[in-house]
Amino acid sequence: MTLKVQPLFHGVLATSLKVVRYVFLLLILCFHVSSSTEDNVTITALKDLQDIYENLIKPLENAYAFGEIHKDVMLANEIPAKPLILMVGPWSTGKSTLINYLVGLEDTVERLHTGAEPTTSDFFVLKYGPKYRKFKGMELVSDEKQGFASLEKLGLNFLERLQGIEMQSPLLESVSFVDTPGIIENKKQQERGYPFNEVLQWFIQRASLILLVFDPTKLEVGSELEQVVNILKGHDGKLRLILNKADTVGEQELMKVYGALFWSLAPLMHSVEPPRIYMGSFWSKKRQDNSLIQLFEEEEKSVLLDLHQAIENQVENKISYIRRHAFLVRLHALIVDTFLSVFEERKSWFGDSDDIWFNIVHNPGMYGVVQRVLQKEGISKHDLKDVGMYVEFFQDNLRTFFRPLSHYCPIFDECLLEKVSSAISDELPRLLTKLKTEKSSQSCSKDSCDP
Ligand SMILES: Nc1nc2c(ncn2[C@@H]2O[C@H](COP(=O)(O)OP(=O)(O)OP(=O)(O)O)[C@@H](O)[C@H]2O)c(=O)[nH]1
Ligand SMILES: [Mg+2]
Repeated sequence: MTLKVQPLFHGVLATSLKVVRYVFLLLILCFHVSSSTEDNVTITALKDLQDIYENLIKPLENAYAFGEIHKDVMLANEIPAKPLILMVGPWSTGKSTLINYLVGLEDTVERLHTGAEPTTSDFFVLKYGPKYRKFKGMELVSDEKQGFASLEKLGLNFLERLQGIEMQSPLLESVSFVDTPGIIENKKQQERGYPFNEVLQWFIQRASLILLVFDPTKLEVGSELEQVVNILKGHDGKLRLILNKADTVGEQELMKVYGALFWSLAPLMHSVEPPRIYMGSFWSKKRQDNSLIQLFEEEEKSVLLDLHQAIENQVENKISYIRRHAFLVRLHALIVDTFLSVFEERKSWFGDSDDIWFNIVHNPGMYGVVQRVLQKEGISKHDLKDVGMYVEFFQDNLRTFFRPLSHYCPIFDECLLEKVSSAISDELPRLLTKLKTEKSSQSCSKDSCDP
């Protein structure tokens, strides 16, 4: 049986399984509904979110050089970008094939290169455009509106390895895909010529859904993969594991591999909920004689539902990302302010100011910095684990660059810290509630439900 997503979008049905066909049609309908209703509700909510970020959070972020301690901060113009679906995993596990399958490139000359050897050597961003066009990474990052501008910080060598592809595909109207070079266990970071893990981290932070793809015939979890799994920590909610090319092994072998994958990755993930693993053969050349074909179809539907969820919940996800971001900005400002106030108390006419500052920065616990920050509202000791990284922060950013928080309280306006606090506890939750109400009234008017 052949299941091709793209022809389905065009109304050509190539499957005999009525249920699958029905669900796919439903999904397609949902995609169309969501892209046509990405209309006002989504656009307005994203605009409101951008305003909250620019007006309430960004000023404090700038005042305390937040970007220097959290290097991959999201820029305001990334907020309206389409949800990103990120493919990662060892080489030759079928990542590029899967993207070709989903966006309808499979049988075209423009398809992403695939092969039994390590094939993809660049990062590819596939996005919607009126006609097929391939372009260099430099172009992708130079247009601020595209949402990739901050990738420029990762260096010219990386930009040489970044490519953009624009094409018409109904799926790309709602999401963008990122294909990545496969992980090769004996390849060191420096051999790639750019900071592979930092680049992955950039995409992982921003992705709405991360598909970590495996091949059942080569399941080695080496140090390179372990590092990637480490970066994935804390992103479990949007992570899905795919045991792809499942048609290459027998049923029993597949179950064994499934168990092995589960048990080798679960401890690395450190999450309470084990990651969801989908098994299947994510291309149209599925083996019809495979006894698991029906299971594969079910798993495929689940992956598509995950994609759909990523589209549906894109604003909610961005609101929670910005809320967490605001919390970190507030925490950072409080820490810097506390360092400054401890310094003000300790400095004297007789002592060397630089020595005193050095001691405080290197021994924040001894000088009560940590304890004082903990006394502020809403800060837990778990948030202060990394106070040691302020040694490096203050090496790069002179103490004299910073003013205490009290300096940022204009007479006719709120203090910058209060603005961030109000974003966290009022503005962002309010935006979320408004969005939910509008979405439900929209679906009600579509289904004409009673009040
Ligand atoms: N049997 C089988 N082969 C597949 C399947 N999906 C992909 N392949 C083959 O597996 C090989 C690797 O596929 P790619 O899509 O290039 O894999 P990749 O993960 O992008 O590889 P890198 O770019 O090297 O990381 C190709 O020869 C594909 O034709 C599948 O579901 N079943
Ligand atoms: Mg590839």
